[in-house]
Amino acid sequence: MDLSYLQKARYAYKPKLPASLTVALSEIKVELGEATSSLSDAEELKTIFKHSFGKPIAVFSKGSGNLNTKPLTVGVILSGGQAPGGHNVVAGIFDGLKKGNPESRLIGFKGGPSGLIENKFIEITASLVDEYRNTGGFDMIGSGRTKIETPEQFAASLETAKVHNLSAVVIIGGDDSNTNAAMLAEYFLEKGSPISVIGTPKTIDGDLKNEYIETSFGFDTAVKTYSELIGNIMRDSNSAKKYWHFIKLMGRAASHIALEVALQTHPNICLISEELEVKKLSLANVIDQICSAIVKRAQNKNNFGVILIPEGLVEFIPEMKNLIRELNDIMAAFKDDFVRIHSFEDQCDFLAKKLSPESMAIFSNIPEEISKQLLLDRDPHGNVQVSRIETDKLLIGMVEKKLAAMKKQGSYTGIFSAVGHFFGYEGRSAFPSNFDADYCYGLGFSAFVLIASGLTGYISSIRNLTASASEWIAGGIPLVMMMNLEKRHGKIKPVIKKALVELEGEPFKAFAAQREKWAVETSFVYPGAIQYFGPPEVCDQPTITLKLEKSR
Ligand code: FBP
Repeated sequence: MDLSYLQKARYAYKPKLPASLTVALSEIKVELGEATSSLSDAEELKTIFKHSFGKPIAVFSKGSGNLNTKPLTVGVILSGGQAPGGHNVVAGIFDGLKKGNPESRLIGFKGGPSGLIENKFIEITASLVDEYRNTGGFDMIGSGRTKIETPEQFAASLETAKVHNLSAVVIIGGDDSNTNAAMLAEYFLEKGSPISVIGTPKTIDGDLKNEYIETSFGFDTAVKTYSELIGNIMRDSNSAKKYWHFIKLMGRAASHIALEVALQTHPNICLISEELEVKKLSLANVIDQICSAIVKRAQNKNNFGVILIPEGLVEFIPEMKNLIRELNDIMAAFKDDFVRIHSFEDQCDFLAKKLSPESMAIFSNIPEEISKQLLLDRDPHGNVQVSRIETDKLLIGMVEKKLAAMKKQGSYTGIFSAVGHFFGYEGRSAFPSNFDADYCYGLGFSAFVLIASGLTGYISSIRNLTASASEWIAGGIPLVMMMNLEKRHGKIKPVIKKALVELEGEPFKAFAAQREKWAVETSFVYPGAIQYFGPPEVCDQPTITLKLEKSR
C-alpha cells in the first residue's frame, strides 16, 4: 500500500488515555454503583430484560483490581455508517486483550452484524491493527446495517459465538445497533451463555448521547471536516460575491451536525429541523424565512451567502412528515404490490388511491425528482434514506420561484444565483481528529476492561471529555438504563432514546442569540483544516456543542 506522509505520521501517534487506564491491569479497579433503572417504562422493560435490567454503573479507577487475565477470544463488529475513529476502538480492544494475556485473540466479523450471523470473519493480528491505527474508515473489517431481529438470527449469532469460543462480542454502533447489543446480551443470558455483549457509542450524527454518554465518536472529526469545507466555500462566496450556497449536511434525523457547523462558521442561515417541528413551520414558511434574508442582503448589495440545511429536514416539516409517514405505511403494507410497479407514473396512480388527499397534493406539487427520492427503499431499520433526498435542490427551486414572483411585484431587485451541495460522506472516513483518536482508543480499551470484569449488557463510556484526556473518567453504562419504549414503524419497541437538538439546550441558545445578525451581516468564520500536530489549543479542542453542554 502506498502511504501519504500524514498516514505514516499518524501510525506513530500514541492516543492519550484516561489516567485510570494507563496503569498495570492489576491496578485497574472496577467500582460498581447502585442498581439502576431504565430511562422510563421500567415495569415493561423489566419483563423484556429479565436478566439485564437494573445493572449498576461501572467506573474504573486506580486501585487494586481483579481483571481476568486468562486468554480470551473476543469478536468485534462495526455496525452502520462509517465514523472516524472506528479503527482505534478496534486497536484499543486489541491492545487491552494483549496486555491482559498475549494469547488472547480478536476476531473481526466482516460487513457488520451479518458477519456474526453468517460467521464471516477475519483474525485481527498485530500487523493488521498496525496498518489501521489512527486512520479513518471502517475498511479493516467493513460495516453493514443488518439488524439482528429474527429468532433465527439471534440463534445463529449465539452459534457463531460458540463456534469461536468467544468470551465477548463488541458492537461498535449507533442507537439502533446498541439497542441490538442490549437485546443480544439479554438473549445470551436467557440461553444461559456466559458470552458478554458490550456496545460502544458510534455515529457522526451526534444523536447517541445522554447524561452518561457525552458524545458519540466520529462527530468531532465529521463536524470539523464539514466546517473546514464550509469555511472555504464562505471565503469563496465572500470573494466572488455572486452565489448563494445551499448546503445540505448529514445527520439523519437530528440537526446536531448543522448546529455545530453553524457555531463554528456563522452562516447566514442554518435551519434546525427540531425547531421547525416545534414551531409547526410549513415548507412555505421556511421559504419565506430564507427569502427574507436574501432580500435584506440584496438591499446591501450582498447577493451571496451560505445556508445550512440538516438532511433530516423534510421529516420535521409537518405536512412532509405526514406524507412520509403515509408513504412508509403504504410501502410496508403493500410491499409486494409496490415492487411490481416500475414506472413512476404507475406508482403515482397507485399512491393516488392510497394517500390522503392532502398528502397526495403535496406529493404531486414537489419536484418530480424529490417525489421519486421519497419512494426509494427504506433502510433495514425502516428509516427513509434522507441522505438521498436532495433537499438543497428542493429549497433552491422553491426560493427561485418565490423570488421571481417578488421581482415581478417589485419587492426584490437583487440577483439570485444558487449552488447546491451535500456534505456527508466527505466527513465520515476522515483521519480522526486527536479528540476522536484518543476517545476511541479509550472506548476500545474500556470495552476490554468491561469484558475482563465479566460484565455484559454495557456500553463502554468515557466522561469528563472537556478536561484533558488524563482526567477523563472511563467505565461502563448499562445499556438498558438508556432505554425506553417507543413506537417505531407501527410497533411499540424497547429502544435507546435518540437525542435530538434541544431548543432549551446551550448550543441552540448560543446559535439563536446570534443568528439574526448572521442573516444580514457577513460574519463568516473560516476554521481551516483539522490539525493533528501542534499546540493543544489548536489540535485538541472538543466541539463547541460539547463545551456548551458541559458548561450547563
Ligand atoms: P449511523 O447512524 O449508522 O451512524 O449513520 C450515519 C449516517 O451517516 C447518516 O448521517 C446518514 O443519513 C446515513 O448514515 C447514510 O447512510 P448510508 O451510508 O447507508 O448511505
